[in-house]
Amino acid sequence: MRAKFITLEGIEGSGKTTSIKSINNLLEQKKIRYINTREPGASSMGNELREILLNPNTNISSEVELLLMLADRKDHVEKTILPNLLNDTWVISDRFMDSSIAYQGGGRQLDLSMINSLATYLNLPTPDSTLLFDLPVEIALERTKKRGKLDRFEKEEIEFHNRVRDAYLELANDNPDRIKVIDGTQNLEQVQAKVIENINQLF
Ligand code: T5A
Repeated sequence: MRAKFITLEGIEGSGKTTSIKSINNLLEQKKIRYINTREPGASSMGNELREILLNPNTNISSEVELLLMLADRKDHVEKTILPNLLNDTWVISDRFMDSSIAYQGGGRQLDLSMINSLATYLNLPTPDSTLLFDLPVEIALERTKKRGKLDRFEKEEIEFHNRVRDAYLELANDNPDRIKVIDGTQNLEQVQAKVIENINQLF
């Protein structure tokens, strides 16, 4: 079986990172090679971009923000995603292109056709499967607040996060075969059971 490219998406505190362990356990049971990766910040350059992008003191336009996310992504695809897939290793990425559509398109209200044209120009791979963790913004932000210091995106007003959530749900509606919505309000065990059910469908 060809190695799969799986992405996890959702608003802040939606439970993406928590679910990676369950996917890893399943792949290990099945003796499948995998790597976990993330955006922004998969490479050393990506980490520097991540510092800039998440720092609440960074003052950049929405266009510059988009271009930095895309620079990070292209480097991620070239150095990590494609080499691993070609080497028969599954790639589990915490965020990918859908994040730019949801955050820079939905949240920042940049023109979607411009974002999609840039993505097409960069010739990015399409994930085999995307899990979208969905829950009301208020619940998700409550979880992130418990962690303490908020980053540049977490500090955005509630309307921004609601636009991001709506853009994600629209993406899921437009791509029902690829994007599976997981109800993030459920308890951890229920969420993880849904994650496993969805990943199992890839075999
Ligand atoms: N961004 C990124 C863009 O704007 N455009 C882009 O193109 C890209 C790629 C990245 C930021 O960059 C933006 C989006 C982001 O704002 P990040 O630090 O990587 O920043 O942020 P997130 O990916 O949002 O990571 P988070 O850790 O905030 O969210 P997760 O991973 O979804 O949430 P998780 O799993 O860490 O859970 C949060 C807390 O909730 C608890 C967990 O234990 C944890 O404490 N929790 C639950 N509690 C109760 N019930 C459940 N079901 C729970 N699931 C998790």
